[in-house]
Amino acid sequence: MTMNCDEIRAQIAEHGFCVVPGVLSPQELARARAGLDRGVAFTRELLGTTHIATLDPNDANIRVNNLPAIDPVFVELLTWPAALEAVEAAIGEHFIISNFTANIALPGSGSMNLHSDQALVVPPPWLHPWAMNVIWCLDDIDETNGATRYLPGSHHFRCADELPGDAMDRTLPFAAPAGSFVAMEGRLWHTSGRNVSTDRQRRMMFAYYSADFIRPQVNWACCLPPEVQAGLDDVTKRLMGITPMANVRMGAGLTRLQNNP
Ligand SMILES: O=C(O)CCC(=O)C(=O)O
Repeated sequence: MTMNCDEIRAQIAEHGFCVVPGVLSPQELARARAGLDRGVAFTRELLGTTHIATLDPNDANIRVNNLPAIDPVFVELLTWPAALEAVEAAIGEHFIISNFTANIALPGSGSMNLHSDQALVVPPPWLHPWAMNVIWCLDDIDETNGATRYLPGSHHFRCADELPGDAMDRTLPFAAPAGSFVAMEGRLWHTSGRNVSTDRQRRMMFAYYSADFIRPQVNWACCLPPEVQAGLDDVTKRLMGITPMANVRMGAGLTRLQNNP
């Protein structure tokens, strides 16, 4: 990794996010892009649309859900050592994988509602970073092509009442090169930017992790086909909550329980 965990932890504590550049090689980036192309085609065929009207103002945003069901490259990204190290640096060692989705902003796409991801999974007060997104950037991202926008300092808000009335106007865009990830802690308020370019798509994928006492956004046992589940290693199964033990850490007596359900 191009940055060490102390640097990542310090930047997240100060700013609520950290850009980690140079994570994916050109070959790895190409695999991830090809996997996402498959995801778009799969979603279009399955649902007949890639637009989620409750999230985005128009169909220039392409949403792809359930990425690890679509291509093994997404399981690799979810368990990428640098990503897991960044998550641990921000929220501690006991975390799970909550979700993994993509949002492709095509030219003409608009902003969604400002929100924090922690607010979606746990009620206030938000006292600690209990969730984190590792946002994989498959394109160079900047203000013009709709980079995610964040509200500076909002990772210190304990409840939504602390949001200023002009919050949206105060947001700033991330900037990151293709092949990097942005580690964004769950309390940082943010939104998708408007893609005002004429010809630059913005492919970003959101690997969402949370403290293990928070219910994940999706139930992987239902979302992942049996053959995908069978191919996962034990660490990934545990991170996805598809081992017999759910919200229990290993200790005396549990092996017996596991063997005699
Ligand atoms: O696409 C983006 O820039 C942000 C997406 C987001 O925050 C979300 O889908 O919850």
